[in-house]
Amino acid sequence: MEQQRWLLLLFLGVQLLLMGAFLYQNPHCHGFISFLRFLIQDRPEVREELPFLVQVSSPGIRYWDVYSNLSQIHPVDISEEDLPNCPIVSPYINGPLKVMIPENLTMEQVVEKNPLVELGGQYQPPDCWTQHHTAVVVPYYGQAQHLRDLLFHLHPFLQRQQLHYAIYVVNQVNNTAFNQGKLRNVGFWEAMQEEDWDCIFFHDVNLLPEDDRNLYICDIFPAHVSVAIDKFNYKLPYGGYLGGVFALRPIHYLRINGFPNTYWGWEREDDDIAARLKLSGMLLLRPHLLFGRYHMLEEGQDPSHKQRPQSPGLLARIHRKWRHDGFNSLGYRLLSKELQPLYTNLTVDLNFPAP
Ligand SMILES: *[C@@H]1O[C@H](CO)[C@@H](O)[C@H](O)[C@H]1NC(C)=O
Ligand SMILES: *[C@@H]1O[C@H](CO)[C@@H](O)[C@H](O)[C@H]1NC(C)=O
Ligand SMILES: *[C@@H]1O[C@H](CO)[C@@H](O)[C@H](O)[C@H]1NC(C)=O
Ligand SMILES: CC(=O)N[C@H]1CO[C@H](CO)[C@@H](O)[C@@H]1O
Repeated sequence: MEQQRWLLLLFLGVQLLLMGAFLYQNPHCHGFISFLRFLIQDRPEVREELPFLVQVSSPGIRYWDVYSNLSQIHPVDISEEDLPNCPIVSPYINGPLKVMIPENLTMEQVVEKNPLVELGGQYQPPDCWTQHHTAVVVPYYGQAQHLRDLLFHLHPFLQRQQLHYAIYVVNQVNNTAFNQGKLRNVGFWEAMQEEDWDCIFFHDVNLLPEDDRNLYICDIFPAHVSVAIDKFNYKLPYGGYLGGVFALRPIHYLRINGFPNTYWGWEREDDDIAARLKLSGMLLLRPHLLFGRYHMLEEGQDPSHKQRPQSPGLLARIHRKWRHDGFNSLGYRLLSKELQPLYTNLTVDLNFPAP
């Protein structure tokens, strides 16, 4: 009798194990994950709870100059260790911003407007201690006017948020086709050599943020930030669009093995990045459409924001290669690193095999 009971228990135990294994493998679980993703994405974000939510369509809304109030920021006569912590919500955050680039703007004027930015394009709030350290990496392919306009707008934008930040421009030379993924990988590596950044923003050179509640800090998952671009009527041009501004923590970056190095030209790598996130078990966050608003400067070379038809077997191909194509297979030569007043200029030759 006793032995029979034991056998029965053993039998039930094995059943339970099998059921667990089955459930784990079962595709329904993916359904559950998508459901979770849906929940997380639709959950109001912290930013939304800030007290100044406005209706975009309301006629009375006030658009602030991106430099307004910044002249109030001054270095204080306290040693760095004794600085108070910055407030959780920066007092300079106002909401919708005017995007206005002065006529005939010169880089010297931009430097003059940003006296607290240090050589190499680095800044920290002079009057308080912040716990946010963000590197902005800008792949660059000769768009000099866009860069000047971006610096004019982005520096005060980031200062409004009281972040410690730096801007890295990754300048591709030697006239091969533009390779955004590889430039992003180079920017990540070079930036991390300099500082212990806790958040990396990969930023197109021609996108200017229109709302300072769009915080340039990282969340618990990678984020596609430029969700509402004026050129696309302030919505995603297509569901899987991941271009423009993309943010993640270094640990996330390593988990997806960075970005692919093998997309040349203006070919979009959206599907590849989406697959990397999925295969490494992470979700994608997006800010609220009210905050993730951008003005796109007139496009230079980038012609296509149309969705490519997904070629059959693409996911399977990415599945096979993503662990071998990315940060761990990055080969390049740093030709120069110049500390400009408003940015660090990393000039790289990408036609270089992996070590
Ligand atoms: C910013 O400046 C405006 C006037 O330009 C003023 O009304 C507002 O109170 C200022 N905000 C802060 C935080 O100083
Ligand atoms: C900008 O430059 C053009 C041509 O050099 C000149 O005609 C115009 O007056 C300038 N505008 C301003 C605001 O200085
Ligand atoms: C970056 O440095 C390279 C090499 O000195 C130079 O040719 C290029 O014009 C610079 N680019 C920018 C945007 O400063
Ligand atoms: C492969 C190649 O052509 N590399 C060249 C890229 O440009 C730099 C400077 O302009 C040269 O030093 C490299 O030899």
